[in-house]
Amino acid sequence: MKKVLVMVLALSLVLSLFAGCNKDDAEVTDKEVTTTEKEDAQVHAFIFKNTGNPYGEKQMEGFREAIEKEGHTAILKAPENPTVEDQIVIINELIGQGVDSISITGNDFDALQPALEAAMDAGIKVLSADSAVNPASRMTHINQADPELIGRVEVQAAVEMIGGSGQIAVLSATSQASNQNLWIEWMKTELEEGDYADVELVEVVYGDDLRDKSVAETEALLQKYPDLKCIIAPTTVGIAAAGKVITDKGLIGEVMVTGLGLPSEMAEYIENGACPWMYLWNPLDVGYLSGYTAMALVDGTITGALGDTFSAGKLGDFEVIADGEATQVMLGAPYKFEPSNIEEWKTVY
Ligand code: RAM
Repeated sequence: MKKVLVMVLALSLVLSLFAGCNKDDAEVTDKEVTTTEKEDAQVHAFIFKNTGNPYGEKQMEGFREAIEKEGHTAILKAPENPTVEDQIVIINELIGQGVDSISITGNDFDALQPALEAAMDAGIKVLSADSAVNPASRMTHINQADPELIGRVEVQAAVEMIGGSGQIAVLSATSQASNQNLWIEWMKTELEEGDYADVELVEVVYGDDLRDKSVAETEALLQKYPDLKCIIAPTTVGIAAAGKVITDKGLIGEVMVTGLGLPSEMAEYIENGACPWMYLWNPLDVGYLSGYTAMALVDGTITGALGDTFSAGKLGDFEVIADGEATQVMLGAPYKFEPSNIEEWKTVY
């Protein structure tokens, strides 16, 4: 049965290539459909926020590696723009195809619930990864690192870079992105709780994880706040855009950039001083862990309940832990990238 599904998927990809672009469909990208001869082959789908984001590409690459290592099939999808509506179109297609699991980097915490509940009602195992959906919409969540630590450490970095006083701003992804919103909440908590009387968070702006919009939002911030000292971008797309604008405008040393960035995209700005240092985790590992979690859910090794344990290939053993009333699987701690180590990481991810 699964073999037939795999063949249908492969055929539909071929047909869609011949059919060209149907404007009635959401702009959806089929990154890869692979086939396998394995008798009990499973089909696992991963949906990222949007296309054109190298971070998302790496996450999906890690997912595919895990799924294919176990002889199963990976379907990698993302809408062109980071919207809920386009992710719902993809979820409904995957329900129609009868996939075994859906891992999703959500474009909204609550709004995907009806579609993801329909998937679970159809027997599909559902988990979120990187950007969580609400507990009712998932069986568990793959968290890259502790959100409190991510939020607090970014503010601490910014404060240190500006010598303890001045204006800072946040350049985020979309206003509905649950991962960025949670990190920003922790940034605000850190600002309230810390000894930061001379630090002012002037504004949070949204570049929607689109390069051009992130550049435009950075430029607007610089124009609106001539005394701005630091931009914190908790998004790999945003931080790269901010690094470019600060470099192009000759503002290195005057306006600092920090946040969460891909070493491959940020090496240039770490080396030229626009971004003294930044943080991230390994996106390949987030995807790989999602793949093993999805397979454990389908195999019945876990149900996503607190205390469940499973093996995630080269990453070792994991336990399902609490996430408030819900559950999650935690990858690890964020890593600091700075001039002394950026060279060795820039070719990895
Ligand atoms: C962007 C995306 C992703 C986030 C990283 C840090 O690539 O918004 O969801 O985890 O930044």
